[in-house]
Amino acid sequence: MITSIEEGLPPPELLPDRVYTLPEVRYPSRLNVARELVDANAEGGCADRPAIFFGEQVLTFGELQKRVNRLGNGLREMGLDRGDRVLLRMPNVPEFIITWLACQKLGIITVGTMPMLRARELAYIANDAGTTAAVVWGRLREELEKARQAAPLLNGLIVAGEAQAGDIAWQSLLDGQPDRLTAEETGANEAAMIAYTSGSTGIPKGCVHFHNDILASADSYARYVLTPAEEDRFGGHPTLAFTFGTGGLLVFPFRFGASTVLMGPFQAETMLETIQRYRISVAFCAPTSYKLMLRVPDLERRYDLRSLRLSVSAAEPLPAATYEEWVKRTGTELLDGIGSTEMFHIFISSVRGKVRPGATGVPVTGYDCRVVDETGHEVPAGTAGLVAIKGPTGCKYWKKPDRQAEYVRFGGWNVTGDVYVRDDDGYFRYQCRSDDMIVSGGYKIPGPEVERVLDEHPAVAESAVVASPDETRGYVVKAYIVLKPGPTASEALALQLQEHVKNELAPYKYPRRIEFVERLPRTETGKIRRVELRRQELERARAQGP
Ligand code: 3UK
Repeated sequence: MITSIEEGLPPPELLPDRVYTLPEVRYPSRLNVARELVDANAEGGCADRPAIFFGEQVLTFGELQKRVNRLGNGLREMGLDRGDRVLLRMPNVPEFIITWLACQKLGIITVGTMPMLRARELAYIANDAGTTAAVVWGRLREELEKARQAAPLLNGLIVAGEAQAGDIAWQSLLDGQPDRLTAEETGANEAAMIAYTSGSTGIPKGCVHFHNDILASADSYARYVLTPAEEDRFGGHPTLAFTFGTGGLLVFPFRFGASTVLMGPFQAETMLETIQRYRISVAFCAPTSYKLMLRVPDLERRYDLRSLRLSVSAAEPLPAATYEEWVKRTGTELLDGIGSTEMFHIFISSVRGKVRPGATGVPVTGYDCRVVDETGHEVPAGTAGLVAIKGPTGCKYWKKPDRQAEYVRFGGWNVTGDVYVRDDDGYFRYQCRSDDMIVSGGYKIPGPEVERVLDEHPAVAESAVVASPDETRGYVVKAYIVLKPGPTASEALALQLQEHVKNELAPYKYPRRIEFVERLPRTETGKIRRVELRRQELERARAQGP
C-alpha cells in the first residue's frame, strides 16, 4: 500500500506558505473528503435529501452513500488501493461523482480528464500521473484506447455507461457488494486528486490537491461568497474534471447538504431550461455562456428564472457590459471570480451588494492577495503588476520542480501569471496574462502547443499562435503561418490545417483564424516576437470597433 506520495510532490522549500487565518479551514490531521461530503450528510440528517439531479434521476444522499460504498468495495476487490492513481474520463453524469467519491473514500487519487482531450494528451497524463486504472464512459472510450497503446501502466479499464462484452462494466463492480464501507483514515495533507492544466509552454502540469485543500475551498470561498444552504441547488455545465466544476458542482453543494444538477454540454436554451426545470439557485458558467444566453431573444419572458439566487462567472474576465445586461434582464446577481487549477478554485471574487462591474472583486475571506513587481515587492494602488496569493489552498505541481519554482515565488506566494491593478478601494481589476496562454471561451490554450502541432503539417514551415480579440469568446486562437516552398495559401489549406489541429489536440484548441504570411517578426536573437503579433491583433480589433 502506498501511503506516501512525497516522491511526486515539490520539495518543502518550494511549497507555498499556507495561511489558516480562518478557524473553518483548520482540520484534524486525519481527514477524508468523501466522509465529509457524503457520510456526514447521509448520517447527519440529510439521508432523504436530494444530492444529484440528472434527467429523470434523483439520487438522495442516502442512496449516494450506498452506491459510493458498493463501488468502493468493488474497486478494492479489483486490487486498487490507497495511493493508486485512477484516471477518470466521463461527462457530467452521476457515475462521475460516485466514482470520484468512492476513490476518495479509499484514499485513491483521482485524475480527472476533460472529455474533449485526444489520445496524445491522455497518454501524456496517464504516464505522468502513473495511473494504473481508468474509468471511462463508453462513448468516450476510443481516444483512451488509442492512448493506452502509449501508456503501458494503464491496465484496468472500467467502462461506465454503454459497456461491451469483455469489458469490466462499472455497474458489475457495484453488483452484490455490501452497502457499507469505512473511509480510509487519510491524512489531511494527503493527495486526493491531481488536476491537469495546460501550462503556457503547452506541457500539461498536474496540480495535486490534498483532502484539506478541497474542503478549505468550500469553507472559504463557497461558505463566505455563496453562503449556501441545504435548499440550494447548484447547476451549470463546466466539466467535473475541471476544478471549477469539481468545486461548483460536487464539493460546494455537498459540503453544505445542498444538491447538484448535472446537465450535458452547454447550449444557451438548454441551460435556461435546466435552471427553470430544476429550480437551480446557484449557477456556474464561463462568461461566454452568459453572453450566449443573453442572445436568446426574450429570455427574461420565456424562462422562469426566479429560483436563481446568484450566478458565478469564472475562467476568464467578465466584461462590465455582460454583467450589467445580465442583472438588468434577469434581475439576478452575477459574481465574477478568478480561480485556477493550481489554487483549486476562486481566490478573488465579487461579493453580493458590493459589485464593481469590470473588476474581478476582492480577496476571498481566508486569502491574502497582493499586486507585486518582478521582484515580489508590492506596487502602489493603481499600478499594474503580477497578482500573488497566499491562502489555505496552493500550487503543488506533481513532479515538476522547475514549474513549481515559477508558480510559487517570492518566498511562498502563488503567482498565476495574471496582471492586475488594485484600485484605491481594494478592488482587483484584471488586465491581461503575462505569458503565451490564450484564454478563449474560458478554455486555456497555450500558443506554443498549437504551434508545435501546426509545424508538424507537411505544408507548414513555421507558425506563431496568438490571441485575437473576439466579441463572444473574449479572444480566439489566431495562427500566423509561413508555408514551405511549394504549397500555396488558400481557404482549402487553411481548413486542412484546422482539421489537423482538431485531430491531434482537444478540438477547442484549433485556430479559428489563420493568416498566411511571408515571414514572422523576430527578435535579434531569433525568437518569434509574439508580442508584436498580439499588438497587431489588438489594433485591428480597435480599428474595426465593437
Ligand atoms: C484565468 C480569469 C480573469 C486566469 C478556474 C475558477 O479558470 C480556472 O482555472 P484554469 O487553470 O485557468 C486559470 C487562469 O484563468 N481566469 C480565470 N478566472 C478568471 N481571468 N478573470 C477571471 N474571473 O488567467 C487564471 O490564471 O483553467 C476558475 C475556478 C477554478 C478554476 N480552475
